Amino acid sequence: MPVSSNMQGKVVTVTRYIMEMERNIPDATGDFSNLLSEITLAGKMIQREVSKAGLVDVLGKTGTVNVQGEEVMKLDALADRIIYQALDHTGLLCVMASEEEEDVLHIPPEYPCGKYVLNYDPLDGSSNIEANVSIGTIFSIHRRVTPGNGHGTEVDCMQPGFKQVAAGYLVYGSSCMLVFTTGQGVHGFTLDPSMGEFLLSHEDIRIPGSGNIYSVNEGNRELWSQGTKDYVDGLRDPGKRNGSGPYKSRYIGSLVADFHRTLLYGGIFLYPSDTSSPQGKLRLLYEAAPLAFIVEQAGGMAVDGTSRRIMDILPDELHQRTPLVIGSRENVEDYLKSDR
Ligand code: AHM
Ligand code: MG
Repeated sequence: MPVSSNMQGKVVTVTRYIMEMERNIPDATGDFSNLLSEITLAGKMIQREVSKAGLVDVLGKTGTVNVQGEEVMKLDALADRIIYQALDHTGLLCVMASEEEEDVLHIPPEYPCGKYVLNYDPLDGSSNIEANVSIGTIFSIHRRVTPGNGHGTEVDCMQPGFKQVAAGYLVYGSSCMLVFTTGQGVHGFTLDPSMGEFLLSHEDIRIPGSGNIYSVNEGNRELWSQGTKDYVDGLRDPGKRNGSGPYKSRYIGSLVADFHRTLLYGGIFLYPSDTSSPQGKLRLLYEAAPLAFIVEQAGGMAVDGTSRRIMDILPDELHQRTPLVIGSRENVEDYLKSDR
């Protein structure tokens, strides 16, 4: 039962929601609530920087190239630092991994280590920053698997999606939203800037069983397999959807924003493999796996272009990529039925 069913008519902050949720878990220590609270604080700080991006000199490139070979924007670097510094001293984490850093991020020696692990993409969709298009932060939390209570290692970060204990994202858009799951449904909170609090706005989000929107970078079409071309061409057929017209095409180029729309409106998002990127573009540990956990909790599906669940992939590299097909159950099943 949703936590807030006994909170009718009350304003529910994310902190209160998390505390109520944890009360349902026997032997909970409060560590997990604290971890999520610290992540929301980091999200608020990033939102503050993003919202003044046009006002201060934070736009532009730092001149360095990250481990993916992409130019690092100043805001990416800032968001990366904000998250690390919001969490490094809490005693809740034993290790972190970020899209922006080649190696895992250790907890500074002066601080204690904890039992959780955080993988994150600090500012996803950063190529959109200068055009004022929505961008986001994605995070994935696991329990540590290495023994002891010292520093964690890459082994702790490289766990399969089905082992996640929580996952979520923040979208910095027309409003700032936090959406997360701890395996008890998917819940959305909107930042009230006047209070500086995330308030429950979307409880128990369910993705529509099917949708009429597809989302894919069609600029890559000539690089796709014939099957993917045929599938996407089929969506444009006016006779589709029992003759009610072709699917709508929407592609922002910010995964968080494209995913958030897919979650709320239904449909399908694809970043398939192609001849120049056989593993696709998106990263498993801090992009695909957390969104897969969320979509499954909301009643949808996420696969790697074959029938393999994203959640089942055993990672073998920290920054490994995976093709991603994610969205409403019926749409993903149609994709899998097509002759790819
Ligand atoms: P980023 O993490 O460096 O911002 O890259 C990931 C982004 C996703 O947000 C988005 O879905 C994808 O790259 C867009 O790629 P493309 O420009 O190839 O369509
Ligand atoms: Mg990203």
